[in-house]
Amino acid sequence: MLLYNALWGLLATAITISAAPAKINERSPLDAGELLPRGGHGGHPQDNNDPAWLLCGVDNRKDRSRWENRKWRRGYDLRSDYEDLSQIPDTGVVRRYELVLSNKVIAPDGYAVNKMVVNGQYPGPKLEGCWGDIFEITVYNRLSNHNGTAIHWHGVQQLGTNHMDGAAGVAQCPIPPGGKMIYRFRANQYGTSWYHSHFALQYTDGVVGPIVIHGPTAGNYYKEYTLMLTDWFHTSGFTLFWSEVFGRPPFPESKLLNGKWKFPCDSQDPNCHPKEGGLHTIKFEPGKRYKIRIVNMSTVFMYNFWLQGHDFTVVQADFVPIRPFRARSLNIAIAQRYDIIVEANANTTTQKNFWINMQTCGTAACTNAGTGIIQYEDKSKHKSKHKPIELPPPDTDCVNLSLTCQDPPKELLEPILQRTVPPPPPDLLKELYPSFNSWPDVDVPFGQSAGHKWSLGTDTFFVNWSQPTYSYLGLEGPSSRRGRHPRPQLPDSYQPITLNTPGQWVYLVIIANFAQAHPGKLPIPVDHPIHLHGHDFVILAQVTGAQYDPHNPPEFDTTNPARRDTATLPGSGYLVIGFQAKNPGAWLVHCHIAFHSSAGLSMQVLELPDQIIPTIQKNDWRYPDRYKDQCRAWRKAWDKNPAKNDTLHDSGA
Ligand SMILES: *[C@@H]1O[C@H](CO)[C@@H](O)[C@H](O)[C@H]1NC(C)=O
Ligand SMILES: *[C@@H]1O[C@H](CO)[C@@H](O)[C@H](O)[C@H]1NC(C)=O
Ligand SMILES: *[C@@H]1O[C@H](CO)[C@@H](O)[C@H](O)[C@H]1NC(C)=O
Ligand SMILES: *[C@@H]1O[C@H](CO)[C@@H](O)[C@H](O)[C@H]1NC(C)=O
Ligand SMILES: *[C@@H]1O[C@H](CO)[C@@H](O)[C@H](O)[C@H]1NC(C)=O
Ligand SMILES: *[C@@H]1O[C@H](CO)[C@@H](O)[C@H](O)[C@H]1NC(C)=O
Ligand SMILES: [Cu+2]
Repeated sequence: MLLYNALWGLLATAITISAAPAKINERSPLDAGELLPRGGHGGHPQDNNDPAWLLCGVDNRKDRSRWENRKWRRGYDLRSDYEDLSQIPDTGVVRRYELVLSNKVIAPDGYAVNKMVVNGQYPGPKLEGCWGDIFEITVYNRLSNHNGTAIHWHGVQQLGTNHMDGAAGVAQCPIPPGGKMIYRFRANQYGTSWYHSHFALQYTDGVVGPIVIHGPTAGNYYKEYTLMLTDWFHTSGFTLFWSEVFGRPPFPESKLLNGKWKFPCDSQDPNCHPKEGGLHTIKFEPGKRYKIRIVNMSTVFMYNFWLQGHDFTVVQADFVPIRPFRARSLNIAIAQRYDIIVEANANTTTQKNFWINMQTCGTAACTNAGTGIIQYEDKSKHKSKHKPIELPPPDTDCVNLSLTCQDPPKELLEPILQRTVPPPPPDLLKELYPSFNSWPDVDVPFGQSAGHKWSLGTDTFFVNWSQPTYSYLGLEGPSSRRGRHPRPQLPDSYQPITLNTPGQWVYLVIIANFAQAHPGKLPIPVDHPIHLHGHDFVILAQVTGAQYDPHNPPEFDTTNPARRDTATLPGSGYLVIGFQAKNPGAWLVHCHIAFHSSAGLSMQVLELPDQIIPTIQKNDWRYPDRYKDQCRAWRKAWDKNPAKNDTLHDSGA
């Protein structure tokens, strides 16, 4: 097990970023004042079915960087400060959605498995709205096996609405079996994201779907597509959890692009349904530009993404618009998103179809990476609907791509809305050490324990679903009487980082390759995609192949550094992130490899704890009662769960 992990770490870190051809990863030649690539977008003015127009009343097809609607008193653009609620469009629109979670046998790749679906489908339906809208989503828990649930809206900052963050055991009790919960929040940001269950390993089993919030874009385009990439397991995540704890991290059997692929299964196998599954196909008209929103919804695997015969321009990382840069391929860590613009300019002399490629990062060759297809539309030919799509020829062009497992160099992710960060004083740099901890006997030296859990701070993370952080903060129980908000007394396993000073900058140094100091903890040099709820953090340093030395810290990038909600911690180095304490709440910070997070690689930030409950009472005065009702119903349901001891081994997050 350890050997496997160590090898995995080496594999993941030995690859260098340098192999890219020269024209790749260069910034587009744009002036500071000019964020748009030149050239027409190719729209048809007579039939405007552009989603920005249809949904938001914004016609920006000539200049996608603008965001204007005649009904608004002012216009908005890429420089509007989306972290200031007075600077975002006041649309007055509420987007209502209903999500019903249930169990179902599905075969997205042609292999039937018992999974969890949203509104009967996998992935779940797209939640779509406009910058400034309110999203109101009613989640119905119709799952079997006593499962509770909670849905997290990944990357949404939840300014003033921490209680809508969907973190079970932190900001809410799970939605009990048969129950429902209404989530309501303002989309202060725009771009691409996803929603997923934050209850144990439910998202691995299928409780996921895309979120699209329309807003301005740093580049023109004709149409847009959303691509969701994920690894896919033929066993339930709840079962696989134990192979993480007592063995090696489970290996996915398959991968999916927008919920589809063809798994090469044995036709004798009763679960094999070769007629199901397939290759997701998108259409290009020659000469047009397309915006593609890419989301990585994986559980463990990192894939590289590239398009046969095309390079592209990256315009947004997570919910942060960036100065456009050219790229040939991207490694997208779990939970990260990129919006890219692709010009349909491939050489179609010998082929009309091109592969959309997904390949496990760190692998050198480019075999079997094709996961979906770009099909050039040929308007001249009579189309036959039933003609199967012709597979593109193998992609020979990919041998020289740098299929690294790391994020693009942070210098390339230059936010358009600028922020300058105060340099971290040494005493504010809080060090965190992701490691294996002995388990189940936490006190024996590491080599002597039967299994392991993970930790990020001192202890393995564990929150009791029946006793969330909010209960300790006084949202229920005798201490919730008006005017009495005692200091939180959270159990150690809740791993709080408390930030009491409004406006204070906080800096986390997350170190993967530390020297082992504690006999019960083992450093494991693997990459972890680190996600913080409630914020876009800045990346002050992201270092591969070096030890962190607090007495001789690296040069921190403080002038408009890269900003996003998920960044890769390199297994051979460390990551330094910073954020400002200004959004009261209990916010998780965790690894987004779902097995790691379920095995304890998580902490929580208690940001301005004195303001958390008052902020909820002010913004949503009915919530405290709903919280109490839901916790009561959950505890009652949980008591009846015969598997409750078993499932309590999940960290809760
Ligand atoms: C949730 O459901 C899964 C599979 O359907 C089951 O294995 C697991 O024990 C359940 N978990 C809880 C916490 O009830
Ligand atoms: C998705 O994230 C996982 C884990 O970070 C990574 O292994 C994979 O390469 C990513 N997928 C893509 C297409 O970049
Ligand atoms: C397109 O490909 C064909 C066949 O390989 C080649 O002859 C032609 O020169 C290419 N055209 C361009 C513009 O590169
Ligand atoms: C890959 O790189 C090598 C060395 O630079 C070069 O000779 C070769 O032509 C390249 N292959 C492709 C397909 O670009
Ligand atoms: C979780 O909280 C409930 C209700 O407060 C309590 O009865 C139970 O013992 C706790 N479980 C654990 C494992 O701490
Ligand atoms: C669950 O754990 C509790 C306390 O550890 C124990 O008393 C109880 O017998 C266990 N129940 C089952 C069904 O294993
Ligand atoms: Cu991890």
